[in-house]
Amino acid sequence: PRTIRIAAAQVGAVHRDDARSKTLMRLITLLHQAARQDAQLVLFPECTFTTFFPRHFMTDEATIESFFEHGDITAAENTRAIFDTAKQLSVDICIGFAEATDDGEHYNACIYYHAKTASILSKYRKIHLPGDFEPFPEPDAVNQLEKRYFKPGNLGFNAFRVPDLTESSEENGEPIFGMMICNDRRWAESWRCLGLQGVEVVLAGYNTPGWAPQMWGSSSSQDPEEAREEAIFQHKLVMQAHSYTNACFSVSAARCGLDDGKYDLIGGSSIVGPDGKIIAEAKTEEDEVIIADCDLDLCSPGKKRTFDFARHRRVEHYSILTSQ
Ligand code: CDT
Repeated sequence: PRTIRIAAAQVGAVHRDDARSKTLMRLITLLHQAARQDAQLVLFPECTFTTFFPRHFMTDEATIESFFEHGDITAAENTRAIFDTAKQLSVDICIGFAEATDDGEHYNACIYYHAKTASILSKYRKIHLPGDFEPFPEPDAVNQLEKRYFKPGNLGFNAFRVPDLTESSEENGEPIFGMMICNDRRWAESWRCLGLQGVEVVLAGYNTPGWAPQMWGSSSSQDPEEAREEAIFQHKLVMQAHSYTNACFSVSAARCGLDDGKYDLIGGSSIVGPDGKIIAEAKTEEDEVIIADCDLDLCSPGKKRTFDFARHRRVEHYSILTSQ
């Protein structure tokens, strides 16, 4: 069988001044909860270890660096405990973090950590960075200054195989995973790059504001409640539609809740099947584990019929996608 039990660990409010050790303990608690339900893999959100700091305009370098992880994330003091716990529980994790490289670059990254070998199987750096470099002039605006703090990812969209999750035979092989981060999920291009590599499970952590009138398109409501509903709807829309058109499962994990009592982030962590239907969904906007058994063979009909890319795509008409 090619069934994997996958969990998404939704993480509720994380305030700017929350001690990192406290946040880390919450993540470890979620990992234990998932492991008790026999999850084999747990997805954590984007920038999991701190509040979603790109909403803040900061110029002091030391303050900015305090939100980034430096050196080997699996060994660093602020983060290693989650990896040690994953290893101890034999549960793989995919987790997002703000990455500062040894040569001084900054990325919005995530890694797939393989518990059995205690190693990083794959790393992804967010390619579609939303928002702006400069803050909005309105003092109350919700900013998203990712272009200020991160460089666009330079690793591409690489699908990768994960050993030990299924009793794979040579015929069907080890499951094929892909990772993206938050805004990437809104772009058909991200999904198709993974889809063309035969991806069977897409993992996507996110931080999505429920209210960001300066950022959302002009169609969005000026009523906060309606705008929030729309943000949740559009999150589900892209996860469901792109899972269907790439015949894959997808797992999404939110950082959500009311950070600092005023910055609203939507919940809606979900697991979607290759038919585009939601099979598990968070009920709260707090720390919560959702879980589903994903039979990867359910990807085959879509990949062999409606979305058999080799038979049906007409690449001679797609050059505009990469020429502009
Ligand atoms: N973190 C992240 O990428 N958030 C964006 C907000 C976009 S604001 C219009 C998202 O796509 O959810």
